[in-house]
Formats: sequence, structure tokens, C-alpha cells
Amino acid sequence: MSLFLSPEHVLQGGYFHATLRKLQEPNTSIEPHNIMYPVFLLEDDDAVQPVSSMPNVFRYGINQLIIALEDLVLKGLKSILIFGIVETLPKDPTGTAADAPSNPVIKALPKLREAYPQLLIACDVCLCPYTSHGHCGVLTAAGAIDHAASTKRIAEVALAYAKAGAHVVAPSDMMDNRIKAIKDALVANKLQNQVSVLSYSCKFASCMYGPFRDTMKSSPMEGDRKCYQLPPGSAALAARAAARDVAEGADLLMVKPGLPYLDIVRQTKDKFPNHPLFIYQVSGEYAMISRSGSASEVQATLMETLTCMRRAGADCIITYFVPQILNIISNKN
Ligand code: PB1
Repeated sequence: MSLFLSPEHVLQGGYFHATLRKLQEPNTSIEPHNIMYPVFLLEDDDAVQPVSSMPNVFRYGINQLIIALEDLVLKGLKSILIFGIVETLPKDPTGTAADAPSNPVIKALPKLREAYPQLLIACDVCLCPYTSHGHCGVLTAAGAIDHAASTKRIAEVALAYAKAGAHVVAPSDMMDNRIKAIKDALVANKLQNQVSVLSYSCKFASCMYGPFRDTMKSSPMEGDRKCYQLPPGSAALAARAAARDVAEGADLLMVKPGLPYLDIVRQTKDKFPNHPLFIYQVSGEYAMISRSGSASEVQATLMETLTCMRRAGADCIITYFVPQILNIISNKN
């Protein structure tokens, strides 16, 4: 047996230098267009409220959100995802406030479009922040999801946000066939070439949404969301959900939560390489990383996590860490 390993077994010559390492990590860069900033919008235009369970995350009225976004846009922010929160508007079984003219999202969209013409503005579309029962759809008298009523209602809300100025509507409800209902509504209103549909296609019934539900006051009053969000152990249902949404016309796909579901990210990207794929790094993931150590340790853990998400196939990562990431990118440049 030779004293020397065969040459092809000596790998360190391929990554001893930083530039070589970059060449070994294709498609994992983190640039401003690879991140999307989720923001919470209150009814009170001038309010700013910290989110106790999520350090450095705030709930804003539109006037304060416009101020808060200014520095981030200067640092390169490319896209945001808006979640409306109602405190005075009434909640009811069909989520009437979701597309009421006084809804904070509908009121904010024209102002955001005017303040930041280049910013891509996505709106989460769901009933749970607006329903008295806290579920993401409309319920039957027996308390089950009313499929037809839910998809009709979700499409109505998506169309209202599209008409108010959203570039992207992102239905997070997980109802079957809501993508087709939304696309049909956009086509019927001649908006299909001005508004994109970002489907929360592979969204799991995760226990990592707690901080979000606390700040949104959007937990189900009874039961859970396991009959419409995917079972965490089912890669098969995730594959079928993504195929369903692609067939119904989704422009953009998503896997949510992120880090524990990178196998789903890879399977989705391999199956649908021509659809931009988003990961939602959810509130529970944010809380875990935020508390993972010193500021420098949090930064290192965050960037490693984002690199792994990009390696798994994510094109864009929805993350509450956007301000920190933009600072890291700015400092690098
Ligand atoms: O950061 C997060 O935890 C996001 C939670 C997510 C927002 N799209 C939802 C998950 C849930 O509460 O079930 C909201 C569902 N419409």
C-alpha cells in the first residue's frame, strides 16, 4: 500500500484560503434581496410598542414604521412583510376587520408605497388576527373549517390588499385551494400582472410560533391549527402542498418554520427549481438565536444559520433579524 493517500483524497488544498472557501460555497451569499423583513402594524398611527418576547422587535403605527424603515432602506432593505394588528376594530367569526377600509394594513399601503417607491411590499393574508375564534379560516357551526367560505374570504382579503397597493399577497392560512381563489380574483380585477402570490406552501403545525401569537394576540381560542397546518413529520404532505400551490398558480413558495425543516427546503427546491423559494425564520427561532449567547455569538450563529438556509435552497429568508443583518452586510462592504 502506498505511503501517500491518493491525490484526490487530499481536500485541504481546496479551501485553505478565504477566497477558495467562497468558491466552495456557491449560492449561499446573504445580500439584501435575500432577506425580507416582517413588520407588525398597529391601528394607532403614532404608536411604538416593544415585543416583550422578541428582543429588538417592535409593533409600529404607520407613521413610526415609516421612520423606522428609513435607516434600513438606506442600508439596502429590499422587502418587507406586513402583519396587521387590531385592538379597537372588533373581531368576529369571519374576520370582517381583515379588509375593512380602517384596517391598518389597507390604510398604510398607499403611505408606504409613496414613502419607499422601490421597496417590495408583501402583506400576510390570514384571518387569525381578526377572527373571534382565532382560527385562520371561517368555521362551520360545528367548529370545523368551512373550506368554501374560508377560501372565498381569504381571496377577498388578498384582493383588498392588492387593490390598496400590495406588491405581494402572502396567504398564511394554509387552506386548500386558496391560491387558485386568490389568482382568480387577481385576474378578474386585472391585477394578475401587478401582484405576486407568495404561498406559505409548506407551513407546519409548529410549536415555534409562540412569541408571534403573543404579540399578535392570534392564538386559537379553542383547539389548534393541526387540521390545516402540516404535520411536522410529513415530508410527503409538504411535497403535495407545494405541488398543489404550483398547480394553482403560486408565483413564490415558502417553507415555514426554517432551520428544523431544511430537508423540506431541499426537496421543494429540487422539485420546483424555477420558483423562488422563501424560508420563514419564525418567532421561536428568533427567540432561540437571540438568547444563544453574547452579541458576537448571536451574530455568528445567525449568519451560519442563514448560510445553511441558503445552501438548502432558500432564495429569500423572512427574518426578524433584518436590521442586524443589514448592519453586518454594511460593515462587510
Ligand atoms: O414568526 C412567527 O411565528 C410566524 C407565525 C405565523 C405568521 N405567518 C403564523 C403561525 C401561527 O400563528 O399559526 C400565523 C398564521 N396565520
